Amino acid sequence: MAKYQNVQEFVDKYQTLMNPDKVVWIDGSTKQKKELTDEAVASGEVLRLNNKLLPGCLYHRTAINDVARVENRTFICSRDKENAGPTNNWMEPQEAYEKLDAIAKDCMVGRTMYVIPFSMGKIGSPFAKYGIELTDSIYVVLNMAIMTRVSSKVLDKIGDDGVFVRGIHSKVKLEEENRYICQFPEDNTIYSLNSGYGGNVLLGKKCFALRIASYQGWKEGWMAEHMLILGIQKPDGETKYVAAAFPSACGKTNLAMLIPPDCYTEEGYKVFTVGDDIAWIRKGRGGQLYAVNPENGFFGVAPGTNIKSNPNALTCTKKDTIFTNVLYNPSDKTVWWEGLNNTPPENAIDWKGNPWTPTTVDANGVKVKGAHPNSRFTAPAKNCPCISSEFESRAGVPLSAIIFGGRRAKAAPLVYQAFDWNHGVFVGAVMASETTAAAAGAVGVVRHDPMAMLPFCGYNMSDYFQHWLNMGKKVKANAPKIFNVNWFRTDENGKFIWPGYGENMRILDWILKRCEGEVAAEEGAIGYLPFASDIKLDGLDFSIEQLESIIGVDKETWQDEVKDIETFFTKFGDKLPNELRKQLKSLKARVNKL
Ligand code: GTP
Ligand code: SPV
Ligand code: MN
Repeated sequence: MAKYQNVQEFVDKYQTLMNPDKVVWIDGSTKQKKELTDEAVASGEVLRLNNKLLPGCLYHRTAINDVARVENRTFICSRDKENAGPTNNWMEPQEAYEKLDAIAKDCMVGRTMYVIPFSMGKIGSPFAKYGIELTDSIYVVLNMAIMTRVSSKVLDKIGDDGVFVRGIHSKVKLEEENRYICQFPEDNTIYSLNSGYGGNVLLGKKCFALRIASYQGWKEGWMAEHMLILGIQKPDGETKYVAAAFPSACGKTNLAMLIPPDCYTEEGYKVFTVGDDIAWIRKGRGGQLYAVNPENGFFGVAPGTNIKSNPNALTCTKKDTIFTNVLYNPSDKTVWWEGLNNTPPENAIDWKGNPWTPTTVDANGVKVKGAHPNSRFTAPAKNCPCISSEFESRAGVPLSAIIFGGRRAKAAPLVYQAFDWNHGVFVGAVMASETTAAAAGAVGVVRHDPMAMLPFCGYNMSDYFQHWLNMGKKVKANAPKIFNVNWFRTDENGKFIWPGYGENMRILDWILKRCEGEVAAEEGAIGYLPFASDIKLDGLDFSIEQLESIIGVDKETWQDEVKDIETFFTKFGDKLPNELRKQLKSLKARVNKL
């Protein structure tokens, strides 16, 4: 029995509708977690992995048609269509509730409904927001217990003012045609049906901490962003913090956990992870912007993670981790994915549950992947060897810089700095990136993804742009400096030119030096551009000519880019802030003068 009426009424309402055989309240205890794990192992929902090599780790496969976020089935159900804006799918709330209730009716017959009280942010901190997720999946319960702070204490906190985000999830029958991920920002409600995949069902993550929270932030004067947060400790002991927004599967987890090259570690530089996916940002002490990571774990992309690219992430996954849609090796109960190492298991089971060997090919003779490209690990933040001492900070960390970035084979240079906050908002607003396997649909298509928030902004994107402009006014001279990066430029053979990963420290170094006025830059057409000699290449097999080839701005390419932005901006009509129109006009004039 919940102590508080508003929570109980919510649970009762959906218990009546979905009709589970049983209701279980999740309390966050180790004992209950163990019982649920045993139950999920017994039913086959998860497999227990090798207790010596991967203690406490579990393996799970989602349905083959259910392996990524589904943007075309994701809706913002605001009362007024205008408030969802031109970049979101919209459904009228009443109509949406009726449609979803009809699908959800009796969907939990024969199942248990779990009631998960969780907090985004440290319980009791000024940033924290609370939620209750109802679900019929133990896999969801176990993942939420890693990704968020699940505790019955949350019920007491909700009791204080009665406000919480209502999350309703059921796998129903995992039917694609009846899959809906609906956010009702004005009701603090999320309703997710017919999916069992991460971003669609771990409702604290994208649905709450970005879609609902971005709306709350707009109303309350703060920001919810798709950003990693990291701290760079300098040899003198001072730590500077930066946040970076890259679209899904474009390098946030990797940057957040980077290990600097030897030439930096020898000098005494260290990097600490505060967050790898979501940042909540507010004005704080000294009139600066402060950021917290509202999550408690990492839901990271497995493929490509290895001892060289991201040793910290790999270490995170060595215990108490849930692996989803990777390759399973039954001979020693371990897991594998493409890019882990060059020694795939000989006889394994792929992410679809089929027998697999390193030479398995499909009907067209194409090599079959063992792990899905969007296969993931869910690992506790406390497993991270470089977790920041500020991870649990109530006040958050002060931001020196905000970085935008995308996956662009051409056009965007390795790094540049915006002239000022408003120009930086423009740089974020016109970001474009190639689509990835993190969302269902085509991969590798360049699309505009403002601030990496296209799939996650819970209100009208024009209002969101204006909110960014307003936040800059709030912090004025103390505003973080804004930058843009692109690790993904390719050569004529389609190979990445910049080595990336840990080597990205060299770019972070330039960024910090710019923040502190330690290096000059060229006032270029698109922003301040680095002088090649200011980017440290010590110990790297990368020539200054190669560097020059990816830090410049090409007139024709950018004239095309400008045309593209002009078309993109027409989407927003009159609602687009004038400031952004002005910025585009200036960019065009500067590019034409090149
Ligand atoms: P989400 O969890 O979907 O939000 O993704 P993310 O932004 O955290 O991306 P992640 O760090 O997991 O990286 C996604 C993919 O990009 C992986 O396959 C990485 O190996 C690759 N990647 C990350 N950083 C770099 C880099 O600096 N250079 C190159 N070439 N690839 C990178
Ligand atoms: C993303 O797609 O940006 C992710 C994974 O971080 S998911 O939780 O599925 O959204
Ligand atoms: Mn993400």
